[in-house]
Amino acid sequence: MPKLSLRDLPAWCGLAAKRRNLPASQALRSMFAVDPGRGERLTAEACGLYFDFSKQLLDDETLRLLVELAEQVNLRRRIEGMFRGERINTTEDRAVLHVALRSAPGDTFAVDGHDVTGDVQEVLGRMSGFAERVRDGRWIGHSGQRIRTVVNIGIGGSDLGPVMAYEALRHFATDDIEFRFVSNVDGTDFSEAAAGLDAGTTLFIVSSKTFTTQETMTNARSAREWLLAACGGDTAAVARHFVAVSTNGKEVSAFGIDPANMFGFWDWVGGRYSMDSSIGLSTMLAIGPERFREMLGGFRAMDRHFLTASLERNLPAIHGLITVWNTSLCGCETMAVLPYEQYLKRFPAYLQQLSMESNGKRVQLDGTLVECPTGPVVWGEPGTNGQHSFYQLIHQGTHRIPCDFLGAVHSLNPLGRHQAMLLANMLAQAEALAFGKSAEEVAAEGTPARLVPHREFPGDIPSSTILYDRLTPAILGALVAFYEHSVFTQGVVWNINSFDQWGVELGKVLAGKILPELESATSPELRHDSSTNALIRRIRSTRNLT
Ligand code: G6Q
Repeated sequence: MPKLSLRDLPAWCGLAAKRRNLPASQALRSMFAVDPGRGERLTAEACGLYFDFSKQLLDDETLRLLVELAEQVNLRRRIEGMFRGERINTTEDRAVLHVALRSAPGDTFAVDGHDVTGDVQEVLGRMSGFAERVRDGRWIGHSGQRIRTVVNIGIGGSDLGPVMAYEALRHFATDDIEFRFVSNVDGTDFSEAAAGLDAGTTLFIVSSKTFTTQETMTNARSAREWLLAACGGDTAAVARHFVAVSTNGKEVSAFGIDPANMFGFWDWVGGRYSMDSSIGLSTMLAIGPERFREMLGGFRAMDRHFLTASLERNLPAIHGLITVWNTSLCGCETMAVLPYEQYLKRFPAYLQQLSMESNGKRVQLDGTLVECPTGPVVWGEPGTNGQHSFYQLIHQGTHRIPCDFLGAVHSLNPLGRHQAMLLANMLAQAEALAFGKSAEEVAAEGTPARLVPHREFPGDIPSSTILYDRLTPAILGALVAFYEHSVFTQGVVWNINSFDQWGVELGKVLAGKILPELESATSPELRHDSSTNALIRRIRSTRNLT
């Protein structure tokens, strides 16, 4: 039987018709005008998140068709498959079980018949013991002093999650320890992070699933040399100032890190889905084991909601389906994530990897080309700062950019009128984007005719608003899981593998070839294109190499 194409699915055809029939302008104005209940009805709530998607360019029928689409691509069965530990990462033949990382005692998550929840709890227990000892000063450095600075060395999934979570939960972090993060192989990153540090009170966490990543291992070796230079070359210091988070025990020992100070995880955890595994050790050191478990509780609540709620009321599923609607049917190539929450300043960068590395794919599971645009470009900055820079393009430019607004009802740092002003700005932006300001309205204000086109706002820029009470560890967990499962939902509709990342390989291989060409003492034979050859020659000659 020939494979059924996405475009042949009845729900897809219905959605394409809905798209064709969308009014060319003022669609949201008329949708709200004819339907006073819309702003309350097109919302969903779970796990402390209130999700308002009423300012999206869709109506109840679109929503019904999106849910039907989810049914026709068997979303429910695919969700269950992930939770059952099926090897849904087919190109790497791996299970995808980050949901097991936040399992509660008594849950069962099996990989190849082995229940992994005990392993998860065992590592969590070891992390907790270690974190307590560092936080209360029982863990001492080589010269007998307690730890005052923790430096996480990692990149990609072994950096973005830890940095984002540290920034997000800073309010709950201990003041006794400073946290720094090193990721870039640019020596500036390590040098600036190490500047002013006392080696005797510094602890490095080398976070690398594989323990072979070039950038991380180069930074880790520089850190090791920096430490040894400060303590007279005594290699015994390494065990007191380095711990590892990895799945590669052999390489960890070879580096000189005591295996007792290695915190493991498993090949069924993808890098960008690992911030709640031992990759989150820096997070736990910052906020303590109890708060870390609260964060896991938030993740778990959203996992259960995703697994059990009907698709009509399912927050991540709805968000994922709306993203498909915007990206694949309405032609929106990017989406902005705009947290009105300073603590979430690294959240857009985190989501960028989560979404773009997962769904930036052009072939389906069977290797054939996808049938429609897939993963959108994700970007963003915290409000209100963005309002004074790039929002202009969202309001009046030529791209239609769906936006996610995120905000807390209560600030963790109440200060005069700040929070009300922040929220007023968030709500105002969503309102302005949706409804704009027509030429007639602009003219009616007495605007000179020649300025009217410049001051008109077209509106119909879709947005969702995600509101929560306060940014607690549990809310952060729920928020991250919400986006993880939205990304999963999108991948299921597009029939792609959201869990591999072959696209990062080619550049790595080529860099491996170019490095010796840049460093060799004698003039290398260059066989690249003329541009790459000329750049290599220029760098070599500027560095006084022949
Ligand atoms: C994430 C990717 C990637 C990975 C980094 C670091 O999903 O796999 O970003 O996290 O390449 O890898 P290591 O943890 O193995 O150093």
